[in-house]
Amino acid sequence: MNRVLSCIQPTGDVHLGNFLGALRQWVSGQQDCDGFYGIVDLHALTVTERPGVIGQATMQLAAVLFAVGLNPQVSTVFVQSHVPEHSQLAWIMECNVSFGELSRMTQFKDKSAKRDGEFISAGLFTYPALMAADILLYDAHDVPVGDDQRQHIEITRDIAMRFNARYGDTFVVPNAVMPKTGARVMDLQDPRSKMSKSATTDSGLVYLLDEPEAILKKFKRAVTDSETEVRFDRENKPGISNLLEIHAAATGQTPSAVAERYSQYGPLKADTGEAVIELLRPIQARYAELMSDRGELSSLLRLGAVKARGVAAATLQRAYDSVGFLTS
Ligand code: ATP
Ligand code: LTN
Repeated sequence: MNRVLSCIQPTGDVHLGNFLGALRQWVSGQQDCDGFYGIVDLHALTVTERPGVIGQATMQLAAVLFAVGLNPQVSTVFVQSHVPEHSQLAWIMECNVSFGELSRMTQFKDKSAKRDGEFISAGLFTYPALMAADILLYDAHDVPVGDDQRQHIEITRDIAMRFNARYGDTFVVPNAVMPKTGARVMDLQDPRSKMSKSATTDSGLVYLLDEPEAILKKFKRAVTDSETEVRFDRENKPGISNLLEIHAAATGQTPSAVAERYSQYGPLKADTGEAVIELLRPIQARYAELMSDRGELSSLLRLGAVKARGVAAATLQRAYDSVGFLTS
């Protein structure tokens, strides 16, 4: 069966971009693959300095993952720091990626620029090596992610191919998989930037757990343009195109088909808000239920870690053998 792996960081609250770009694909594909889904808390440490924050965020994110529909009987949901092989393989990855390659990563450039004057950890720079370890440990063929992760998957492929060429065939070279609609959800207030947990203001982000009234308000205030025509054109009409794409992703249509039904911006904004509210309603109800039993959530994560370690330990050993470390 096709092995699938993807991960999400416990940094800030999950938003519509995370859901439409990544989580929804994880859920819809889970029956037809052997899926591993990680909450990557070690990655969150690259930008989190306060103690205690990551653990709390990890628990909430686990509840979100099960609330959106990941089924613990079918999929393996685990926490990265519970599987020490991630850190172990990351070192080997660091030794198989160059300073130049890491310097070209746009996520590092963006995130370090945003932290101007603040502490910029070496971990933020070597992040792609840990991410490559996350993926290669599971022999994943497919990695369902949003469009912003394209470059990270590309560097993972390069590292895998380089390692295989140097030390012999060891790793599966993975492919990025992206949804037809919703691969790049934009900020409602700044439709030329992606909706991101690390945005400076909240008003352009729709959180999965936002109240219906808040969601509607955010859509009604979405930035559009000074024209009046409803048309899907990402380049020239980013605000309207983002609304059309969100509407389409929420209702299973294409953006152009949605565009044909509207001649005014107001109704498009309101209906998109309503469609998102309906999409999120059952998720919000399940989230509340799951968070009321944290013991159960912890035990599901323990189970996930055991399954993940089984696979990860075998791959790490294979990599050690390929390198030819002296056996202990
Ligand atoms: P940050 O801004 O802190 O990097 P993030 O919002 O990008 O956070 P991640 O945990 O890094 O969230 O990403 C989890 C998944 O969500 C990834 O697969 C990523 O590609 C996807 N994703 C994130 N933002 C969007 C977006 N705006 N549209 C579509 N997919 C997205
Ligand atoms: N870099 C990703 C999160 C991430 C990931 C992964 C995604 C870490 N490890 C492995 C897919 C596979 C992000 O910032 N969204």
